[in-house]
Amino acid sequence: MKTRVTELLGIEHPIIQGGMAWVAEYHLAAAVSEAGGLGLIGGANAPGEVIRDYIRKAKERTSKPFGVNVMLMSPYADDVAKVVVEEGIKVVTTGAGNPGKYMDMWKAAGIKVIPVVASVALAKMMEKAGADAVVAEGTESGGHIGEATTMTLVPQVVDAVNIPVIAAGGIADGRGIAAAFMLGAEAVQIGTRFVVAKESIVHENYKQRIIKAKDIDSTVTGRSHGHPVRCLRNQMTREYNKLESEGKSFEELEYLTLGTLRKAVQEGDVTHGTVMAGQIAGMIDKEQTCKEMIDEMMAQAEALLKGAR
Ligand code: TUI
Repeated sequence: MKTRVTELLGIEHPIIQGGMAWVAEYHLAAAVSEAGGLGLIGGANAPGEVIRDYIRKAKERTSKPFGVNVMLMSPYADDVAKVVVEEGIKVVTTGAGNPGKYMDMWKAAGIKVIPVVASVALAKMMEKAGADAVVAEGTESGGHIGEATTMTLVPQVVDAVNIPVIAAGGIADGRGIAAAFMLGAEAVQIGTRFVVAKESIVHENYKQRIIKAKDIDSTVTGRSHGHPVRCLRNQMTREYNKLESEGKSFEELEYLTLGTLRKAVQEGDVTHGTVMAGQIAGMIDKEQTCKEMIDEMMAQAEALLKGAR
């Protein structure tokens, strides 16, 4: 399936991997790129030198293009923004903020810049600032989210900008990809399904929580403080939501959750840790290689879209 996004990025399939904090390291990024999608290393809250090392390790594993996601709330965002230029990275996605201040530096280095947005306003601003495409990310997504759903956000962003739009949030099979294309998207970003990939270094307990999740197991913490984060319900989210409803400050709650994503991803503490995942977790039922996932999703999407034309 050729689209403006596959052409822009030089990839075979219109699938990019979410730049998930702690999850999207070099094994996963290289595996997604090797399978014909665009793999991404998640900058998360990591220092620039850690990301430099990940980039070099990914380059040893694939000669295909891969990108880096710069998480803009990170204290190291300035650092990571420079490292991607120094390491000759060709594609950058950004999350959790406005990447405007890095745009000139990245464009001058020939980097394709793809901000992740959760609103039409930011999509338009990013197009004006020189973005090459945008990811329109619906509230079904895991992690830090906006308010609009994928079904409502994607067509509105498609109507508002001329650059290609990549749909994200709630997509984990060929039906979701076909639906996103019907809404006008030219590629999709997939996160949660890749968390359970064989090449993903996430703790087995985390993978099993996603594989066993039901449709209603998703919840959002931090809404009242303007920092909504979607994850799977557990003891941590119950405590967080209780304290949030009692009016505890954002700072106190941040203290409670500090480091809890790492605790779940690396140590497998899915009781006290934060198990970030999208609402589509309920549909994900097995571990597969990235190639198996991508081939299966593309075959299903292509068959559906052929019938729809
Ligand atoms: O960034 C994401 N998803 C993320 S980042 C992350 S790391 C984290 N961990 C704990 C707490 C908070 C973050 C986990 N998941 N997705 C992209 C995304 N960006 N979703 C929503 C937005 C967004 C929201 C507001 C982008 C811009 C924005 O405002 C921009 C402005 O005008 O400043």
